Formats: sequence, C-alpha cells, structure tokens
Amino acid sequence: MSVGSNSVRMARPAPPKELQAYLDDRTAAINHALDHFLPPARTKPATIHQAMRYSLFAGGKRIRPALCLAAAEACGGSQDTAMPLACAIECIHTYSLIHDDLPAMDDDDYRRGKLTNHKVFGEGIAILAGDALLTEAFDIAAQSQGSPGYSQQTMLRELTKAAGSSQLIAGQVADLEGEGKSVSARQLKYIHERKTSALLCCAVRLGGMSADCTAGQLAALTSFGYNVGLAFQVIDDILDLTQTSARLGKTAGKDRAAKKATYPAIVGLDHSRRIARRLTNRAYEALVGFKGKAAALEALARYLLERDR
Ligand code: GRG
Repeated sequence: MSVGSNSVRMARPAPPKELQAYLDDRTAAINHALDHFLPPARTKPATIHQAMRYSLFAGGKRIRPALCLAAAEACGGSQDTAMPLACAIECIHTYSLIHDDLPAMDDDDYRRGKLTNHKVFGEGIAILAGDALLTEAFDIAAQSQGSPGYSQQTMLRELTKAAGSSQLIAGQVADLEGEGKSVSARQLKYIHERKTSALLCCAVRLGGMSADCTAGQLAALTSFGYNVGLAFQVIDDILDLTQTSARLGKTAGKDRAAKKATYPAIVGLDHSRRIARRLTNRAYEALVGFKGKAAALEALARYLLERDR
C-alpha cells in the first residue's frame, strides 16, 4: 500500500492529553531550533540544503530529542541548555534513516509518510544529505556549553561513540550481515543494542550531562535509556508486522520479506510484547530515585511501549 500523499491516514489512539500537549510543545521547540541551526534551504548549493531539510522536517516523531530534553528536566536543567544536543541527536538519527533507506541498504520508497530522500533527490544527493546532516550534527553539538561536571569535549565524545563504528554503525553492519541467515536471540540483542538503543541512551545521557547530573543520576539515565532503547526496537519489529504502511509512514512487512531477524520472528508476537513490557518496566525502575521529577521520561517510555506507529 502506498503511504504517499494520496493515501488515507487511519485514526490512531492518541497519547493521553497531557503527554500529547507536552510532545506538541517540545516538538515545536525542537523544530524551531533545528530550523535555526540548519543552513537555510536557499543557501548554495541549494539542492543539498533542500535535501537535508526535506528529511529533517518530514514529520518524524522527535522521540530522541524529546527524551534528551526530558532527561535534562529530570536533573533540574533547562531546555535551552540541552537543545543543541537534542538537535544534534535528531540530525544523526535522520542521517541514519536516509542512508538506511538507500537501495544499497534497505531500499525503501517511503519514510515518515513521504517519498524517501533518494526517490526525490537521487541516490548521490541522498548520500550527501546524510553525510551533511551527520557533519552538521557535530557543529550543532559544539554550540552546547558543557556543564561544570561534563566538558563540551566529554559530550562530543559521547556523541561520536554512539554514532560510530562500535555502536550505531556496528549495529547496521551486523543487521546487514545477518540478512537471510539464522540469527540467535543473543545476536539480535547485540544488533538492537547498537542500531537503536545506543542513540536513545546517548540522548538521555546528554540531557542529564547538560544539566550537570550526579554520577548516580547518570547511571540511572543510562539504565533507563538502554532499556527504553531495546524496548523501542522490539516494538518497531512488532509494528512492522502488525501495522499498515499508511499508519507507519513507511513500507510495512519489510522485515519478513527480507527474512530479517526480529524478535517476533524468533520468539513470536506475544512473547515479543512481554519482552517489550519487561524492558519498559526496567526503565521505570531506573527512574525511582528522581522522585517524580522524571514524570515526563516515564510518560514517554509508556507512550513508546503503547505506540502504534
Ligand atoms: C553509514 C551507510 C551508513 C549507514 C548508516 C546506522 C544506519 C545507517 C542505520 C541505522 C538506522 C536504523 C534504521 C535504526 C533503527 C532505529 C529505528 C527503529 C528508527 C526509527 O525511529 P523512529 O520510529 O523514526 O523514531 P521517526 O521517523 O519517527 O524519527
């Protein structure tokens, strides 16, 4: 089914009103900041800046930057201080999606409910748009201030580690190499930890660091981010199997068609749902010490577990 502009979007259960208002508010602030940080679309060469902005403003859920801001809030920090780091994470995430959709990778025609970058701008420009977003991410992160306990250098290294060849890229390599092969649950966890959890975890850690969090808070945020990140990918695999392309804004059912290793393929749908719930419960447990200041993080974790796109 097409997910293009002619497709009909189905109604979906909305997050609770308060969380929806919170997400709308944060999304507006994140979009405003991204618009400020990115070169204007008319900046020469205009094609590349249009291509970068096309995917960045295509309607992503903004989960990672929202988590970064919520983590800063949980540690008593400000949205403004965390914002460059939140935006840098979203640029890295968007680059990874553009490249993931390329014919040499997952070969997808739709993303975020729109044609993929290479379908609109061609493969060469899509590769460059991903490269440029990755590079821009570090320029944006370098505009963060650092906090008394965490230097700007420490935070930049946090970002490079999460996006680099032992985390995000390592996950993608293992994913590519596992296609069509029998992959164990242990190997699958290795892929999920790197391909998905590393960047989500980095988002909450950077939010905490921007707020000069204590060592105990950083450990709690790490456990929260790690578990939410794993749960996120299990849910993503379930949605690929159970939702329509129109609902997801990308082609559904691709994992099965590509014989990709997923939790539903290895342990079944029901068990996968139980695993996602268990991981989310572990994420909640990590927040106990924040004594209510992490209400937004907790609500986001619940939303991610219950989401349908
Ligand atoms: C270096 C050539 C090269 C490629 C890098 C690292 C990489 C490619 C791809 C990994 C990207 C990937 C698909 C990770 C899985 C994480 C995931 C489920 C992403 C979808 O996240 P959502 O649902 O997306 O938050 P939106 O569109 O809402 O932001």
